[in-house]
Amino acid sequence: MTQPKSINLTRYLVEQEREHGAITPHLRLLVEVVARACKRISLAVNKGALGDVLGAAGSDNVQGEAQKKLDVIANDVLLEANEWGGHLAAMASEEMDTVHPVDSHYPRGEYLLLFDPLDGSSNIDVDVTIGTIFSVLRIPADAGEPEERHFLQPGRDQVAAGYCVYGPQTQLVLTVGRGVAVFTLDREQGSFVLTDGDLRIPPSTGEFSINMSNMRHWAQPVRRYIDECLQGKEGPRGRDFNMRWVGSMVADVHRILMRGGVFLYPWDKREPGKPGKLRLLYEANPMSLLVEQAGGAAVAGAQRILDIEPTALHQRCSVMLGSREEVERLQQYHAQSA
Ligand code: AHM
Ligand code: MG
Repeated sequence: MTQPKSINLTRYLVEQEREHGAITPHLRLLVEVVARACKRISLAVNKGALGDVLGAAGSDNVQGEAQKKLDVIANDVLLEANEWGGHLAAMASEEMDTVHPVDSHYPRGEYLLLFDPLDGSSNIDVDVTIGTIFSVLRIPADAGEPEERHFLQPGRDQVAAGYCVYGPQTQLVLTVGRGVAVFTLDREQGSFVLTDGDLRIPPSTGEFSINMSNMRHWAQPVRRYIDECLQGKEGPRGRDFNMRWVGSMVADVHRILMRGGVFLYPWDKREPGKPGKLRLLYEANPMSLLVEQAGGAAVAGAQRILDIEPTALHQRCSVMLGSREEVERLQQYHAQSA
């Protein structure tokens, strides 16, 4: 058998379905439709000021955050693309107050799709990397009309998760529960081409990612961890650490998947009643599944993120993920202070 020069997303998914039984035809369709929507979003992002896509939309989302035009455009593209294929029962998004059941004109599928249509909104207008994050769940068999409670499943039950990063290259990073694959958008062919079939995060790292301006608000275990990193060679870690913070979770997690590192957006005292800034169902969970599938770890403190039982659609979560040894150290510091 001759080896293909390149494997595109369709072929990768067909092989996952046929050879490994990892996915169903409807899940294959779902991932392909999401990828197609991401190509459209990528085009809109690339147009920038020439496409009248920058700036504020003049509205707020359910979490009280001002929406950018591209937040709204990306949300509409994902909704429209996924409405009619028959693969979905309902969708939910950072940009929508409540769940969006598929119109009853169309056949209803067995999957639920959640997304952050454009993560890193504050970076849109300054031409810094942003992305789309998505998570796929199965609707319970006897669910009937899809409701919010059907989405409240722990992250370990996700059947697929991924993101598309709009940076110097547009890349799709995907897991269907058998490792992590990376596809790069070939704009001439218009297709996502497999560029890494088995992404692994190095278990140790010398790089951390956190918004240091919040230092005075952190809990003691996070302070201890970062303090020790900052002491470098002379401190208890006996090595120097580097720091990076893009301010787009997709971009920061992408770097960590590619070369190792640890990403933290922990709970802090600014809003003590909330468990963190990032959202569990469409940010923390899909990123945690990808990171675990690549051999890393993801915790909310002492607890594994994928084991959190959600109670609300837009629930927030403390996030620490990346290279396994560093995340285990953070988990241990949290367990010791509990
Ligand atoms: P968004 O989904 O509204 O863009 O918000 C989430 C983003 C993450 O991508 C990023 O890690 C974080 O917010 C940055 O927050 P901060 O500006 O507090 O550093
Ligand atoms: Mg986001």
